Amino acid sequence: MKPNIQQNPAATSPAAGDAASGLRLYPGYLDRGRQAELLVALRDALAAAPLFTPRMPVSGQPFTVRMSNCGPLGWVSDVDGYRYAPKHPQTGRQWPPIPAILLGAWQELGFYPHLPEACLINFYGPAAKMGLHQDRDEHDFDAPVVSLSLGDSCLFRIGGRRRGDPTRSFRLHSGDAMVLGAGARLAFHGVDRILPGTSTLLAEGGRFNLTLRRVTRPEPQNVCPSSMIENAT
Ligand SMILES: O=C(O)CCC(=O)C(=O)O
Ligand SMILES: [Mn+2]
Repeated sequence: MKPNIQQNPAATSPAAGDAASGLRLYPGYLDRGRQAELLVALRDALAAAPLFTPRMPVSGQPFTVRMSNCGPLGWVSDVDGYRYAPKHPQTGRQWPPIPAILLGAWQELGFYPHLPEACLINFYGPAAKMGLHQDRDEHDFDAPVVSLSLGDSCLFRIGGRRRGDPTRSFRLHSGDAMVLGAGARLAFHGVDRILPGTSTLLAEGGRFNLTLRRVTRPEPQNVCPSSMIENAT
């Protein structure tokens, strides 16, 4: 597929700074047919690993976003903290495999020679949001974060590497792909709000976000040839 590439889409202000230089946005990366295909794979994954409500470390306060995962590792959060775990916290079963369409997106957009190990599945109902945070529970920040959106649009916010850095926001729509790499890999980011009724893809409304990540640091000699990724898709 020929990706629809737009560099630094919202870099309208110098406040974007260096941290945003690794932000890449691919509006409409998946057309409607591919979105529907991914949704089928996602529903299969969720049948095996149902959405659960994560909780804040220490306080145990519930997130407004519901989550699940696919891949060898999944990101979980509860009173004991944030971490990657090989099993679903409620079913005790391993996470299902990452769908081929997502492995293809990682290969095409990630420019990183190792497989992703985790795909976090976020589901946002109409009132859900995600506060500003960094993705920093991974061991290898050379690996990008590749994320895809399905369903209702959202207002996405991104700043710099320090919490107090200036931020800017833009909309992410169904089928858009985004990469946080290089200077943007540790940028603070979050989701201010969902824009209900902006997509007809999900019968139930709301938004899925699929976030692919490498978690462990690969062995230096263990470069994964692209043919291996192709065979996995
Ligand atoms: O929903 C999104 O677009 C962002 C999700 C996110 O930042 C995360 O899961 O860490
Ligand atoms: Mn994040």
